[in-house]
Amino acid sequence: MNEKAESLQKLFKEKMDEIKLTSELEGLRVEFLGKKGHIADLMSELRSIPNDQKKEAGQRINTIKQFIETSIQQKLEELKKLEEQRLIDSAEVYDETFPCDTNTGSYSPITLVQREVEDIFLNMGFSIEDYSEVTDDYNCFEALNIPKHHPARDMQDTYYLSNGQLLKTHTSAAQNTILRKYAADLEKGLPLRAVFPSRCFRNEKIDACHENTFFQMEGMMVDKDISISNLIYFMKTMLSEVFQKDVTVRLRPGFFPFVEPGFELDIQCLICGGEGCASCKDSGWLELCPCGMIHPNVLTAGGVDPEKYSGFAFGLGLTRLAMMKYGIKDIRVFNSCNLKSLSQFTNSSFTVPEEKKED
Ligand code: FA5
Repeated sequence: MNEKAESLQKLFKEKMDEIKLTSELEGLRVEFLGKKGHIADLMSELRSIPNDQKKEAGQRINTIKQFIETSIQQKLEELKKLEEQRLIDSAEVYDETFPCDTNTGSYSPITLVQREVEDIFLNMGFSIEDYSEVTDDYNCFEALNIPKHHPARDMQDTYYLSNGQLLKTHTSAAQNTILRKYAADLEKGLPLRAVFPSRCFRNEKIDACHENTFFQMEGMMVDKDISISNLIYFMKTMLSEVFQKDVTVRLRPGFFPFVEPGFELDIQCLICGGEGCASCKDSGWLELCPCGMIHPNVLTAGGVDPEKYSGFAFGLGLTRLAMMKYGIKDIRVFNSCNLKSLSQFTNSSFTVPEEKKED
C-alpha cells in the first residue's frame, strides 16, 4: 500500500507539473479525486489489507488526498493570477492619438430588437414610456401585490442601495406609475396602451440563458372589457412581426401575484429547433414573455377601478428575444464588452450625428 501511495503521489506531481491552464485542472482533479479516481481506487483496496495495517494505510491515503486537494487549490490561484496578467499584457493598448473612423459603429442586437418591438407596438397605438432603473420596494413589489415576506420575492433578489432604494428586477416595477399617469384618461374614454423597456437587475446565477443584467419590455393595456383574447392577439402579432416567420410558441399557466390568471409564453428554441441545448437548458423551450390579466389589487393601487376596467400585462424578455432573433447561443456575449462578437450579428451601422461628435 505504501509503495502504491508513493507512486500515486509521484504520478500526481508529474501530471501537475504539466498543467499550464486553469481549464486543465478539473480533468486532473477528476482523475485523482473523482468517484472513480485513483484515490477512490486506493480506498477500495483498504478492504483487502490486514486489519492491523488498515489505520496506518488509511491515514497515508488521507494525507495524499489532502496534499492533492491543497496542491490543486494553490495551482488554481497561481494560474488564475498568471492568466489575468496574460490578459492584461495582451490587451490592446488604447492610443487616443491613433487616427480612426469615429463616424460609424454598430447597434447592439438588443437595441435593434427593442426598436423593432417598439415600432410594432407604436403601430398598434401603444405609447413608449421610460422609467428609472432605480426604484423602491413599493413599486417593485408592494404595488404589485407582492407584500413583504411573500415567497415570490425569492425569485427576484436584487441589489440594494444604501439609501434603501433598489435596482429594479423587472419592468413591472413601472406598472403602478403608468397606471397612475393614465388613470384619469381612462375616465375620459381613452384606453391605456403602453410599453416600457428597461434594463433589469437580479442577483442571479449566471448561465447561457440567465444574466444578472438583462433587458425586458413591459406592456400594458387597460380599458373596458379587455380579455385574454386581446392579450393573445397582441402577443401573436408581435412575435410574427419580429421573426417574420412562423415560430412555435406555447402558453401555459404561470403564477405571478400581479396577474390573475397568469401565463408563461415560451418560444421553441430557435438555436436547436427544440432539440435541447445549453441556450434553452436542454428543454427545447425558452421562457420569453410571461403575461396575464392585471390583478384587481394592482389596478386599485394604481388608482384604476377594477369594477369598471380590466387589462393585460406582459413582460417580454428582450435579451432572450435578441438571442433567438440573432442566433446568439450564450447570453453572456451581450455584457462581454467584446465588440467583435457583438457587431458580427448585425450589419446595421449608424453614423454619429454632427452635433454629437464633440460629446
Ligand atoms: C417577470 O419579470 C414578470 N415581471 C413578467 C410579467 C409581467 C408577468 C407582466 C406577468 C405580467 P420573469 O421573472 O419570468 O417574470 O421574467 C420575464 C422574462 O424576462 C423571462 O421570461 C425571460 O425572458 C426574461 N428574464 C428573466 N430573468 C432573466 C435573466 N436572469 N436573464 C435574462 N433574461 C431573463
